[in-house]
Amino acid sequence: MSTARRQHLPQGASPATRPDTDPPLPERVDPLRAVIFDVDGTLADTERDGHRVAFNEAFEAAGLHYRWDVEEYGELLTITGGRRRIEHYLQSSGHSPTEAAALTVQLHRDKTHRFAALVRTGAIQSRPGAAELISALRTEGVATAVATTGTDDWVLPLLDMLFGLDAFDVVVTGSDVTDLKPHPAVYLETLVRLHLTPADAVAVEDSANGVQAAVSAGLRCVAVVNEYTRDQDLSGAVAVLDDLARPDGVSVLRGDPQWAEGLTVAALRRLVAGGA
Ligand code: XBP
Ligand code: MG
Repeated sequence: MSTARRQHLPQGASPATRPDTDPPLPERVDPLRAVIFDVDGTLADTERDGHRVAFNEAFEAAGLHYRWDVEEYGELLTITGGRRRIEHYLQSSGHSPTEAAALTVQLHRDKTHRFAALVRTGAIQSRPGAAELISALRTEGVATAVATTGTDDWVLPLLDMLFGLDAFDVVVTGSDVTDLKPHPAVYLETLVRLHLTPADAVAVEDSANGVQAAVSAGLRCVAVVNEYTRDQDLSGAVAVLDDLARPDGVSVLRGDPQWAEGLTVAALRRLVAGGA
């Protein structure tokens, strides 16, 4: 069960360092209190050469002839949650609901184990600019959180490998909620654990399901697309970019041209303050 790394305290307010005789801290004036990141496709390109490979290895290990090629997997990605994705596929491949349910548990457990092993080899890299943005946000006292559909057995090792788990105040995964994206549950739980309202934060997503989940939770959402999500309906996002950040700037596929600077603390702060 992924738990809050630590509840986010207002800037400088930490029980360990502030005797209660000090005057109360001035209320933070920073409108940007938190940024909530999706994982798959947003913080890291995990799907085509990661999850898809692990699913196929699990099929092979179970003696099943199924193999998801790049194109077919892109279509299956519209079903969030690896367990639900497998079960849907097995039933559409002729397995009875009972047989599909039993096979799914075995296959998804094995797939998760295989993907976590792949993560530990260092084969999965973060997207350009992700680590720098997270570090810059934390330096400015902005809380950072994760809200993902993925299973915590691989999410936590991946976040630790790429950023260090201390880079996040809160991590909520598909293991923590019943309803998966596009349901807003994972974002609502993240806001609860951050003790924040949707107006205080921005979500960063890559897919239609993810944008819909964030917007349904009342959050403003910026989309950073990838090869699987570029053509999806991301109309709920305030802007659609082709990457988080790049030295020469990013392409603004939709939204205020100011986003060409990429996802910077200043750009995200402008958004929450009612700007771009
Ligand atoms: C993407 C998903 C996940 C992954 C596979 O999650 O839908 O299901 O594809 O991971 P997000 P699991 O974009 O919300 O991070 O097999 O662990 O579900
Ligand atoms: Mg995603």
